[in-house]
Amino acid sequence: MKNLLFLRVISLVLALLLCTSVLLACNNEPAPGETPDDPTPDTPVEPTPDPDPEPAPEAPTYRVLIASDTHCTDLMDWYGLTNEDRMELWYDSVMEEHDRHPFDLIIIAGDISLDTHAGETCYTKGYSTSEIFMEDYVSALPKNVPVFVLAGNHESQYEEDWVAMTGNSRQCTYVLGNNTFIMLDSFEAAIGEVDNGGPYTQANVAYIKEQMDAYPENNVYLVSHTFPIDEGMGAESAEFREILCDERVIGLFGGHTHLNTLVQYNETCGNKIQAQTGNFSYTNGSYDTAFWGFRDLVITEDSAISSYIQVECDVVLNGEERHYDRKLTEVVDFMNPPNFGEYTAADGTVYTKLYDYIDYASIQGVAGQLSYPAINMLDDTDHSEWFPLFDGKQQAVITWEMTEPTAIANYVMVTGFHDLRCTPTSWTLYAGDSLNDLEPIDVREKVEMPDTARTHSQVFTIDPDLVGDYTYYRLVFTGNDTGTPGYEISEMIILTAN
Ligand SMILES: [Ca+2]
Repeated sequence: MKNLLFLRVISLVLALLLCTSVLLACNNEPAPGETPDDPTPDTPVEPTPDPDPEPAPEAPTYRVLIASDTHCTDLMDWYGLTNEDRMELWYDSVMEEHDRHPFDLIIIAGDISLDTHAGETCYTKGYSTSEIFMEDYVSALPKNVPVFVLAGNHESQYEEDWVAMTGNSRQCTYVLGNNTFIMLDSFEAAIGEVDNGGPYTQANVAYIKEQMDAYPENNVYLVSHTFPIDEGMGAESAEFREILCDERVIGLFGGHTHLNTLVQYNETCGNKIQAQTGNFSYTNGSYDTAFWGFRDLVITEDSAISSYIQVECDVVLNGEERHYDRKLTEVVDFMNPPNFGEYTAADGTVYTKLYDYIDYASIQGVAGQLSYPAINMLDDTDHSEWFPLFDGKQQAVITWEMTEPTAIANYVMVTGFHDLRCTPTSWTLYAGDSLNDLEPIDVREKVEMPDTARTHSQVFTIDPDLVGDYTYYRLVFTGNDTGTPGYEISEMIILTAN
């Protein structure tokens, strides 16, 4: 379809050019009574008929596949399929997409297996399911398409073993036309470890700069198993953020979270977008929009569009058979990014986010150590953070201060994805001019949440009579519908009225 549209546009442009040249030719005709510049009479030139004019060269259109987290393993099964059936489905789905519109490059961004993993693994038992994945599935991919496989936290093979197995280094670069794909090794520091607890490795800034210098005119895409930009988790370096501000960096692709959402980094990262590449193993995102799949990236002269392709499949979810049709979700054009300052609800209503007005946030009642600053839980577009709030003897509370008195009229609760029993169903939102003067403005009791409520987003509207310009807000969780002692959400997004 795109090609067809493109050809139509080109035909239109050619037609316009033709008209323009005819007009220009007319203008060059000497006016009546004028002597032509060239005294020799023009030899009439017979127009040469061109029954089959050569079409103008088509702007390069590339299609790239970026998959991750396939987790080929004999340690466990997911959603009712054996490992073999699941891997065959992955392979068949990739080939179906290739038949639909061929790929020019395939990148598999890590966690192809569970080779290195806490406890006993196939690796400690002396074999590797990474090798099985490469031999049985990757090697059967189309021979004319370059394939690169990155290591995730579950593949701690030494460089020479990695090269022998995949054919590429743990860190590598591929140039496709005027696009440089820089593929990073975010687990370099954990090589050789059989546990997956090894430290994340910051993106290799020197390597990225070297590759960008080697192809100074190219657009750049960065791919890694993970880019932990936020504090905690071993955040990326200030130098890396600076690189992201370079206008040549078009976008990032990362796996690891098993989510497929788009994350927009803040201005210290040039507001660049990371498209998360989903999974083909266990799904952390919504079962409706983030089930098994991978991303593509279609590059034309003035667009770079990535879609999450959720594949057609038949699985078993919570004991029930379920059929999914192929569908595209979380689509982004890196060249024309969406407005991340807005939130569009499922019914199409558009709200403005108030994230920029949050001055400070704190969380009480967190189980264990919170890896993320509390403010990241009040929406930074990244839903991959989650926090377990543990009730026990203390309440689970989020308190935040606005930079100025601000009216919150709506908010979105985004549920967590680790323990669905802990999805809160009752809570109270308080507001006031000081922390000692908080009054309830929104009380919820036994809210209905879907059973499969992973990163489920639901908008709640505050009674307009109670909405006001307040500086302090406090959210107190008061119950979940299972009685499990704890609460978990992945985000709360505060909004203006629409
Ligand atoms: Ca967040």
